[in-house]
Amino acid sequence: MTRAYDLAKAMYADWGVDTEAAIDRLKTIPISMHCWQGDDVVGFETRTGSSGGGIQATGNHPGRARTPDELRADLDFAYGLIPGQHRLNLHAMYMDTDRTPDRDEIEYAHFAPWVDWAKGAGVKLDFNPTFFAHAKADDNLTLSHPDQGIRDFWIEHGRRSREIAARFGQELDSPSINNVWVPDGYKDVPVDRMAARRRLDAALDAMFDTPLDGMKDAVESKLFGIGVEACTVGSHEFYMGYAIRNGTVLCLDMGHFHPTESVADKLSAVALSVDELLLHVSRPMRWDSDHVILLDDSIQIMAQELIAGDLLDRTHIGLDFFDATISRTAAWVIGTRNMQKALLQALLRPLDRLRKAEDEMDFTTRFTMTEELKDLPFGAVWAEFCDRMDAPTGQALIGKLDDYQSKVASRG
Ligand code: RNT
Ligand code: ZN
Repeated sequence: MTRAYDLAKAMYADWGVDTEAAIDRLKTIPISMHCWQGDDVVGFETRTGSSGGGIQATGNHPGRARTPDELRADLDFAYGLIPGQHRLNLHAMYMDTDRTPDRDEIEYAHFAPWVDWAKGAGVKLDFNPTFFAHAKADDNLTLSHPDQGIRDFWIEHGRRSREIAARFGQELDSPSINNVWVPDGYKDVPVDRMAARRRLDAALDAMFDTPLDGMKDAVESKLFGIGVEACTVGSHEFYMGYAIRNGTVLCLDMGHFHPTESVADKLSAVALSVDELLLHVSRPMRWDSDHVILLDDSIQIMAQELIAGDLLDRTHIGLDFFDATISRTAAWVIGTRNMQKALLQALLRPLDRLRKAEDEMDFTTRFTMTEELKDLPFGAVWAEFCDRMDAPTGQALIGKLDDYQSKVASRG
């Protein structure tokens, strides 16, 4: 324990905040880190090039993982610098197999090496069917495609993904969240939105028709994507209604709303009607650009809502960003740690006193306290947490990130 932490502990205690309780709580919060930051959302199928579906990583920084072994090595390195035990969010296109099965042929065996690795690494797995980067998704219609055959193809993909997720959950003894995001939409004004939404609704029902142990279904909405500017079939209202009617997990991606909307504000609103939430913590800049998350207001307010709304036990925190202009492992490590920092800051608020001021409509006290609290030595508490969890901070952390990046820079 450092002198800096001792002082910090006393200063927080003066406000009625127990830093030890905050540190202990943070240790138990898993973050689901997304595999796709490691390779610019390319995946390991032989047939595809770009991701399509209106999502895109930009940049050509050296060091992109090209094989499952490279991706796992990068993940091992990243988890080593992120304090705590976490999860990996895999996409179906990250299968680890010699011959690429088509999407409607995927099986657990194609992902078994990931489970072997996860067992050794102490990591739990989440999953996503991949409804993009495929010839049958080139026109940005999958589960809502007018052609029954195309819909059936994608329904089969989704069913198989659920079975794989269920097996993940059973093997690793922790339910795997299987998150469905489809790019479906129209570039120009459609004449029959209702028909498209009815098709998506029915396809989801068909996909989810068998309850499975070991997994949970989640659905992810979106405002718009490049190429589907006029209408996104799976809009927020569509999936909020779907999740309420069907009891699925509702995924809120921070890049999937109008830029002036606060996604943090939505948590308490939807949590009254859905049991469980999944977050895709991201940083949209002007559009759903998936920038690496900073420790900025949007993330901090999100964390504050999770704590103040007592939502941690029914919210799965996943990340969704990808930047190919910087070290991919540095992006993972700093981004994931930023989410943890935001949670720790939120855990270090004297909520009882803040709530009391608000209940008494003493908005001056709420304002003055909130602002003065920002001056407390949060960095010393974070450094203590990292130290206890054997994770470096500051210049030591940067040194390790730079060393690793220089080792992977020679990858072609
Ligand atoms: C796309 C969605 C989706 C993807 C991942 C790769 O806009 O956010 O979550 O980013 O499935
Ligand atoms: Zn997302």
